[in-house]
Amino acid sequence: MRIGITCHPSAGGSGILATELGLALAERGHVVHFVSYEIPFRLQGFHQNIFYHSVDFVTYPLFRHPPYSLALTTKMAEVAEEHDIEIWHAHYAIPHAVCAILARDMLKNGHCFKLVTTLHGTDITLVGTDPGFFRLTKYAMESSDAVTSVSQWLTEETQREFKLSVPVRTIYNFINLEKFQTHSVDRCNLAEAGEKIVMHISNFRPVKRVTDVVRAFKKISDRVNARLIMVGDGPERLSAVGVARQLGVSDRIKYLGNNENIEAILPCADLVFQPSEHESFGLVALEAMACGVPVLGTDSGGVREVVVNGETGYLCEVGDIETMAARAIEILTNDALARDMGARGRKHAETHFAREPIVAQYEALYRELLNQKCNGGKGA
Ligand code: GMT
Repeated sequence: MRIGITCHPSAGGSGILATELGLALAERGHVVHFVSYEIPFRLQGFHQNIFYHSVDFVTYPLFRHPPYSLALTTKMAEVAEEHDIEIWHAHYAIPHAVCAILARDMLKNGHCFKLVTTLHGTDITLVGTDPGFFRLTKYAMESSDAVTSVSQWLTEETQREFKLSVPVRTIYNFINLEKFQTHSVDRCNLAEAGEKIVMHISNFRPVKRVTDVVRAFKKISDRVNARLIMVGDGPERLSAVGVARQLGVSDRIKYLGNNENIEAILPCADLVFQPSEHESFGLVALEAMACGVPVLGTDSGGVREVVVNGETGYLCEVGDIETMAARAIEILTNDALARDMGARGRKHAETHFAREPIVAQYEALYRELLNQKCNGGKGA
């Protein structure tokens, strides 16, 4: 199949999943064209069957905000025609699904693609429900040829909020189990011998509650010789730095910034700590489990479909720092428990979230759509 993919290329989960899906599809012999303003975060190196098309920002003094969405739409239509794209897969509803609908309308000379929109979470829970975007998000979903979401929770949230006239199918996120392995370079030079490593990975948005990480870590480090490794970057990073300073734990925290090779760092952790307000899925939790690392998360959203509470980690109430710290200490001071949880996490990832069967679900969906009549665009 000839497949177009649009995603946010930055270090967010939706772009990562879109990239991993594109790589997997290309390995299965499909031709994949990515369109975005920069090469997606994890799409490094040369890959057969993968092409990248860059969108240029058009600036002009009249434009206070360069209209990226329009430039993206134009590029998508161009790529679709030039490469005779059959399926366009838009990851994250805003603006990608909307741009794809417009691009689909623009196609000329009998060109036509089927549009799959995958919802990733904040496109529905935060951005899409904003009154400024609600109608457009609903329109985009109802005008797609198929809508998927990354967890049952997100599927239900979407239907509850938007009351769509079309179905939303759940296709879980997946993990490349060959890339995410349990072995690590000893401690990865991140901590001294004898220190436990607590790791947080995110884009440091408010929904990630990074100051909870630091507050709980203070309580953890009062009891355990531990180091906190913060991976990623974003608007809340300075708040985390400020709270750490207030609590006197700055010297026990390392900030690594964004990292393209998360699979090299993750196995070094003794615990991955993600106290988010909610996660539609929690890709980091899955990556940690694949690396055999116990997860401490929150009992909210789709992460409950990923982490098995008490088995592959612990889920606590959002904001319950006391219990989070207690659970972390339990794991960090009991090597057998940590080892068992890690092993069960790896097994759970293998059984439920392996790449091939889930990519096959997307493939089956694409084929189903291609069996339906495709009306050409309205372009002249
Ligand atoms: O976590 C983010 O803020 C980034 C966001 C994105 O769309 O890039 O992540 C969402 O998509 C991931 C991949 O499907 C999910 O694993 C994350 O749980 C989800 N984030 C939220 O729902 C907050």
